[in-house]
Amino acid sequence: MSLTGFTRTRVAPDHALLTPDTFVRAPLPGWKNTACIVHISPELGARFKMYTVEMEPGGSGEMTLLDIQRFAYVLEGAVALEVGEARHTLGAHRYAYLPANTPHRFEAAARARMVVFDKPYQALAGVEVPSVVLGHEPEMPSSPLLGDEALQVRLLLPDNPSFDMAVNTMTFEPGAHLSLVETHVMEHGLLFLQGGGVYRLGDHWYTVQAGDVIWMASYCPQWFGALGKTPSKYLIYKDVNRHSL
Ligand code: UGY
Ligand code: MN
Repeated sequence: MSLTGFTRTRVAPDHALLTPDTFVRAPLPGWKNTACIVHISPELGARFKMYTVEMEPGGSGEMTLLDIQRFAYVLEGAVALEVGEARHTLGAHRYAYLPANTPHRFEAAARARMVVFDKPYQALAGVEVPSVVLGHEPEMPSSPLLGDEALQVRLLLPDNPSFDMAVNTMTFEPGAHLSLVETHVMEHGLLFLQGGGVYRLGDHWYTVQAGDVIWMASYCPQWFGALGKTPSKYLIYKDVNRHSL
């Protein structure tokens, strides 16, 4: 029997660990026939929203807000995306970036799951706004973090000033770890895709595994060490390329 009244979930002023046993589903405007689990939002202190959508057959999703850009990553199943005249099919590990004020519609013929990041877009004088981006995570180039071959990073969005957000995957061989306790102005939303290990957040150390979500506020000291016999991998959002003044 599992122990009731116990959870690894913990919410602190500068970070949160959110584990699947505590996820609560609710409808969200724009998403039909779809259960939404809001993981991270301004209510927590974040400057973006990260949520999982569980689409039923016939489920759909549209943008109902102005000036909000969206990044959606398919975790399971397949989702059709209509944007402008184009129609795409996104299978697992395919993703789409929709610039702010770009009408679009996601549709699922069978059950599908995506993780979605919505964020207000901050335009920059003299810099072009981004275009739609479609991609497939396993096909993106991978490079070692700070020369460590055991820790590979894939940038899923173009690395240029048009974008005020980045979404990357980080893959750690067993025993690989961040080389420093990163403490930085950018905030993060993270979804563990596989494996697990120990995450340091502020002065707390947490055991973490696939399915867990983490919010790290700006300046939250952070470190991860991978455990187990297979690689550990997470999807991580951060805000980039803008002054906060
Ligand atoms: O990009 C990052 O800041 C990343 N290395 N942070 C993290 O993994 N917690
Ligand atoms: Mn970081």
